[in-house]
Amino acid sequence: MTDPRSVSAVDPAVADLIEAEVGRQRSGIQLIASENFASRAVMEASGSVFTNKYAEGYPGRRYYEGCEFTDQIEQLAIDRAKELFSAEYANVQPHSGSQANMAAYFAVLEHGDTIMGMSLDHGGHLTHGSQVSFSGILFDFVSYGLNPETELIEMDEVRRLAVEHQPKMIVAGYSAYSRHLDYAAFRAIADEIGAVFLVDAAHFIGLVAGQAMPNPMEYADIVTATTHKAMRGARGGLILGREEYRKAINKTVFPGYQGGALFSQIAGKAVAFHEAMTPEYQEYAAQIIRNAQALAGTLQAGGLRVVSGGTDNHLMLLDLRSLDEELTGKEAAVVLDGVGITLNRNAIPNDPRPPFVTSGLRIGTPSVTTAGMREGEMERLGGLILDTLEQREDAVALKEVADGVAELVAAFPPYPADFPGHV
Ligand code: DSN
Repeated sequence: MTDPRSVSAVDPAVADLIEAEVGRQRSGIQLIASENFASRAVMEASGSVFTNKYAEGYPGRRYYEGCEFTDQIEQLAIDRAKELFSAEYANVQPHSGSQANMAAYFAVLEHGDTIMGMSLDHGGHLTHGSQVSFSGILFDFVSYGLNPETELIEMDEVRRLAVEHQPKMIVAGYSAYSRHLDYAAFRAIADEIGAVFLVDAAHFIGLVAGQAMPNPMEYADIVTATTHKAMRGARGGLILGREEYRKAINKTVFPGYQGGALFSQIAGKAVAFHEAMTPEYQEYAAQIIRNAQALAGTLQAGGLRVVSGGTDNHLMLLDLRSLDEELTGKEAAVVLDGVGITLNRNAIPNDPRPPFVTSGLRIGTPSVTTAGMREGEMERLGGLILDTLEQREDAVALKEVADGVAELVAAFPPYPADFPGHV
C-alpha cells in the first residue's frame, strides 16, 4: 500500500514550502495578469489518482489497457470545452500554452514556413516568433506591432505586411495588450491571402468563457489557450478548432510533441470548464474587466500613463516614465513587492530599456477579482500603488502603504485562513 501519511508527515521540507507559498499568496495583493487562484475542486481533481495513469492516444484509441475512466475524463473535458466555446473540435492534452502553439503550428505548417504574429516587445508572446523561442527558430516569422501614436494594432498595416510576405498563418493574440482584437479584420486578411487564422487566447480565454469578451472561435480556424490564467483552472494548455483540423492537430499533440497526457490536469481542466458554465462565473468575468477599468482610471487620474489610454480586458500596461523618467519597471516591481503588491515589470511599446529592466509594469485583475474585490477596492489599490511609487524612498510612507495593503488583503482572502495550500 502507498504511504497514507500527509505531505507534512512524509516530507516536511516540501510541506513547509507549500505552506510558505500559500502564506505568500494570502498575505499580498496578486496582480500578475496571468495568475489566479484555483478553486479547491480544481485542485482536488488535479491532485487526484489520475496522475498515476498512462493513456497515450485519445479516448477509445489508447495504447494501454485500463483506460475506461481516463477516456471518460478526457471526453468530459473535451465535450465541456466544445460547449463552452462553441467549438467543433477540442484537444485538452497540451501541457502548456507554448506546447499548444507548437502543436497547432506544426499541424498546418512545415518547418521554415512564414507566419505572422505580434512582436513580443509590442505585447505578443515568446511563441509568436521571438528568436529565443522555437517559434522564431523553426519558422520564418514576420512581426506586426502597434501604431506609435495610438498604441493600437493597425489593421491596414497588418494587411500590408500580410500581402507583402504571404504568411501561411496569421496569429492574433497577446500577453501584454489591453485592447480588443478585430477578429473580423484578421479573418478577412487571412482569407484574402489564403492563410490559416489562429488566435492565441491564452490570456483572455477565461473572459471568453464568461461571455465578457467576443468568442474568437467564431472567426478563427484554430484557437489556442491556457486553462490557468483568467480561466482559473488547472495549469495547462488547450486547442480548439474547426473539425477539419482535428486529425492533424491530434497527431502533432500526440505522438508529435507529447507522450502521455497529464490526466490529473485534464480532470482539473474539466472542473474549471464546469465552473465556467455558471452565472457566477459570468459575473466574475465581467467584474475582472470592470476592475481593470476602475484601476486604470485611478492610476491615470494619479498621473500614470496607461499604454493605449486604457483597457478593454483584464490587464493594463503602465508607462512609468510618466511619473519619473528615472523609474524603471524593475525598481518599481521590487518596491511594490516590498509593500505586498506583486506584479511584473514589462516592456512598453518601443521601450528604450532592455527586457530585464524595462520602463513599464503590467497589471492584471483576475486574482483580485477572484478574491472578491470590486471597483471601490480598485480605487484604494490604485492609491496604494501611486503612493508606493511616488514615495519609494520614504521608509515611513512605505510602512503605511504596507499596512494599507495588509488591511485590504485581510478583508479579501483568496483562501480560508486554515487552508494548508493543498488538498
Ligand atoms: N508567461 C505568461 C504571462 O505571464 O503572460 C504567458 O505565457
